Amino acid sequence: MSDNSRRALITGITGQDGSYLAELLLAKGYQVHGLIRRASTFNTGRIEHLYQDPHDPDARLFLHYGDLTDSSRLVTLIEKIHPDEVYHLAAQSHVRVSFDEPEYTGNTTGVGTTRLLEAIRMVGVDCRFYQASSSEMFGATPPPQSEDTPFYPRSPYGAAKVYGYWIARNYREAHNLFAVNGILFNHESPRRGETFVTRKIARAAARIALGIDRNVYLGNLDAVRDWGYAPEYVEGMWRMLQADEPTDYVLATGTAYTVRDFVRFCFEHVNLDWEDHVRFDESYLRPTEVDSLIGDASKAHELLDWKAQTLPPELAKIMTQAELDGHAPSPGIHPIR
Ligand code: NAP
Ligand code: F7E
Repeated sequence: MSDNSRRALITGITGQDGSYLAELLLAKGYQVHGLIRRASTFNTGRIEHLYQDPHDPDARLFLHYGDLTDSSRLVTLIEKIHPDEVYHLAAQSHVRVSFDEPEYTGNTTGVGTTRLLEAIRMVGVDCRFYQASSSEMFGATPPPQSEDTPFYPRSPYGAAKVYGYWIARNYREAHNLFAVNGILFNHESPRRGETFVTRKIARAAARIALGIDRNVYLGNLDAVRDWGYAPEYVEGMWRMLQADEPTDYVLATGTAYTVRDFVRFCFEHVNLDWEDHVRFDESYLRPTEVDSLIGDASKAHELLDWKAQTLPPELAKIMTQAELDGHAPSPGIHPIR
């Protein structure tokens, strides 16, 4: 273990973004520390390929048990790791689930951010902090959405992220912390959780083409989203923490496609007519929907030289092909898909 390497702490390292970010930081020579939850089954599938035996003198990836609801543990870990950069990605991140578990979502996705920021302040460590803010904060405010667009969240998740956004800004202004909000529009990959719509569609198209399933049940096909490719977005997170000054940035592709369009792209990739296989199930509707998210990422382009490269038609192909190739992690059983 090189004592000179920069130390990063990633909360949510077992998630989609955490796994890509860990890869990126390890490739850049960082010593990477990840917060993981104790579970009775393994939840480290997305980072298995990065695992290193901590006894290995060259190991640069270290995993620590912890939870966003456990303040004293967060203090202990900040004290022990003394990170140079903290990427706070952990959250209950599913919008539909947040309507079923609003209090838990507020406790983890919202107040969890305060617990981590307060741990940093109490220990007095000099580090840079990335807050995983979300386009869901814009909610009902019409597109295009940029850093100056007013928030109007439409779910307990969106409301919790607005709280996280403002608490990160407050620590920047009140305590002089280098804290940055990355306001990221939807970004996807073969590692996306199985219950988010793009992965659900890509997986269904592949399984139907392979003769495993016949149909897929979906909710609102009219929602417009701005879907990008997750590996490109974690590069943007890193660039935000390398900037001279802390400020907030939108990352997005600037494109607008409906869920129906994404369905069509995935089914076209396997030469099937989606209308023969897509069924409606109202249980996937949300009590309040976000109709249209289309981001304006010109600030990130100008200040960070960041620009999304992979656009939704190509993304749909990448994800569907990964399912066909069996490269994507296997799904579990979920009450909400
Ligand atoms: P994800 O795949 O759902 O990963 C969430 C991570 O948070 C997982 O590692 C999960 O651990 C961890 N976690 C959840 N609750 C926790 C708790 N109480 N204590 C400790 N860890 C906990 O999410 P993602 O797509 O990678 O997104 C990363 C972050 O960006 C999230 O904050 C999300 O809300 C935000 N975001 C995502 C998008 C997007 O399009 N992907 C867009 C904007 C913002 P387990 O593996 O144990 O469940
Ligand atoms: O839904 C519609 C659904 O769950 C997208 C999270 O990463 O991005 C994500 O939140 C759209 C919605 O993502 C189904 O109603 C139709 O309009 O894939 P999703 P999301 O809600 O946009 C933001 C930026 C985040 O920050 C979040 O953490 O698709 N939809 N039918 C469906 N959605 C799901 N999940 N399942 C369906 O069957």
